[in-house]
Amino acid sequence: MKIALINPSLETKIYSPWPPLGILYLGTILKENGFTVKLLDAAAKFYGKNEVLNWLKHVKPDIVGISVFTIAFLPAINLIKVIKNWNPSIKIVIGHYHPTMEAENILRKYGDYVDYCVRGEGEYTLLELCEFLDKNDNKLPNDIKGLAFRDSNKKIVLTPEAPLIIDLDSLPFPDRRLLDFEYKWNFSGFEFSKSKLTSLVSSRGCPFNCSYCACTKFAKRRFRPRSPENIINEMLLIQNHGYTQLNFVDDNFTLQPKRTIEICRLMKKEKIDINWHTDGRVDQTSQEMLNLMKKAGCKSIWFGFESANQRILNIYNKRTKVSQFYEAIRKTRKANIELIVGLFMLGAPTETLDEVKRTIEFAVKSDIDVPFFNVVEIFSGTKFWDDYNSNGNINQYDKVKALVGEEIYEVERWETTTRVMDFLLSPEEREQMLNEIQTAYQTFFSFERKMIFMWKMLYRTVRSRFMLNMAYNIMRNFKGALGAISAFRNSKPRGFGTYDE
Ligand code: B12
Ligand code: SF4
Repeated sequence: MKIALINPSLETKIYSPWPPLGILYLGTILKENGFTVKLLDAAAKFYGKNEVLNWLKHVKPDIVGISVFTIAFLPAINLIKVIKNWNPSIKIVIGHYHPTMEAENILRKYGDYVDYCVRGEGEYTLLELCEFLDKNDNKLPNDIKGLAFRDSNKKIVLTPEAPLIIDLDSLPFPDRRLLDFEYKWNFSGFEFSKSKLTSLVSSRGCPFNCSYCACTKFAKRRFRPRSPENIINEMLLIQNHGYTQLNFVDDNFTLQPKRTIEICRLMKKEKIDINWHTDGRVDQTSQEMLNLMKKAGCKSIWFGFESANQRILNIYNKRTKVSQFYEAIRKTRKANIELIVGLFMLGAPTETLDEVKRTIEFAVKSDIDVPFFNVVEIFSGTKFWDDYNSNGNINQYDKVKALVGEEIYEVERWETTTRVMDFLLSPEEREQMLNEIQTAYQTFFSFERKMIFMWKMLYRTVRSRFMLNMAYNIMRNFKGALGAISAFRNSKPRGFGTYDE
């Protein structure tokens, strides 16, 4: 039996490809159990639905599995329709966050196209389903946990939830050779580094309960670490395969400083020579941990600051303090970690224009290198989504417009994401807010800031091989780099979901 696994294209022009670890884990476990598997990262290759179909015609699979997080849902549905029209006997299985949260809605509306939704982590549920389909023609997989499908009367069946995978060390390492794509550190098509990039997940889950985050529901706030030895063995393998750049994509990599310290110690002991990057929380910044992270090859930390207003942080239930921001930056600088990236969210529930300005001002004045500003959106699986649906501000079945590629679709609200400002602000207030937000990057890269930034960058660059390497790539293709930087500077933080006319 042949299974094709696809990371679908988001049909956006600006996209920096990252290795899709989810389908890599699934492909590896299926392969180890005797199935023939083919993987396609259509997002990285910018493949539209017709190119994916051509690939499938060549692969000729019996089952197609598609990874669908919320903003990929509508492009994925378009793709699935094309596949089913071509060959209705192919079984379509979808998994990831959106099918986990919205299985019933998906099967109600698209049950003629989607055969199975996998809810939660996919490794064992997908394996059992493939084994079942291999042996049975007309039976229903009622005994497989974590599934949703329709029976012969089109009645939707949800099997009991599958348990979380606790012993992550028992999973095989994802076989990255299943994907024929070389990932690099890239923005808008420009490669800031030529070295081979991959990602690794050293733990799953996070005990926090931020109102905008869907991980809390997906992973049930249960932090499940892999053992440091197991992580190091995977890193050694990665190193043997020629990777020199790595993103840790944990929900919360630095949650347990002792664990992080131990991982870093082992990296040093095993002489792992990989540049790596991770997200961070400002309240998890022990100096000892940061120093060791630097020594072990950490080149950038992406801090989730979100907002410079305590009131807004409380609304997010972030459990951090604005005063911790300065400490986190200071300690990271002291540890000499090269790049500090600031992640911000603008347009929170009840957030005022002044509060938005204050966050942008914090970004400008702080000693971070690069900011990413996002407009706050809510989607199913988050506390915000549940709250605003239950208090009547929105209804998951509202008809909304969504942009997919170049086309506008009318869909139900649960099929996409919704900007908070679209339902909490009046059109005039929203206009004002968007005007402020849309110039956030220009404000950050203002002339005055640019001067300070250039000096600091120059100083840091000459002291770091990693930064020199990046500078070398920029010099080699100066025009390309300028284009990417200018696209970045001029980009407007926006939502992905509902279309704003
Ligand atoms: C790396 C990452 C990215 C990367 C690359 C995304 C990618 N395609 O891989 C980048 C930086 C591009 C990214 C961007 C965004 N991301 Co992101 N990202 C992640 C992150 C940190 C890791 C993903 C990962 O590799 N996980 C490890 C693997 C093993 O787990 P997994 O992917 O969940 O896969 C498992 C299951 O989901 C399931 N499964 C997955 N696919 C399939 C397919 C089938 C057929 C089956 C059966 C099962 C299945 O089985 C897998 C194994 O157990 C996750 C958080 C997290 N830790 O998961 C957020 C996450 C996926 N991102 C999220 C979001 C919101 C975004 C953004 C929209 C944020 C924003 N506003 O800008 C953007 C999208 C922008 C864009 N244009 O892409 C949300 C998605 C929530 C949702 N409901 O969709 C997450 C979950 C973060 C969160 N906690 O809220 N992201
Ligand atoms: S946003 Fe980060 S800290 Fe908050 S619950 Fe999600 S993963 Fe945890």
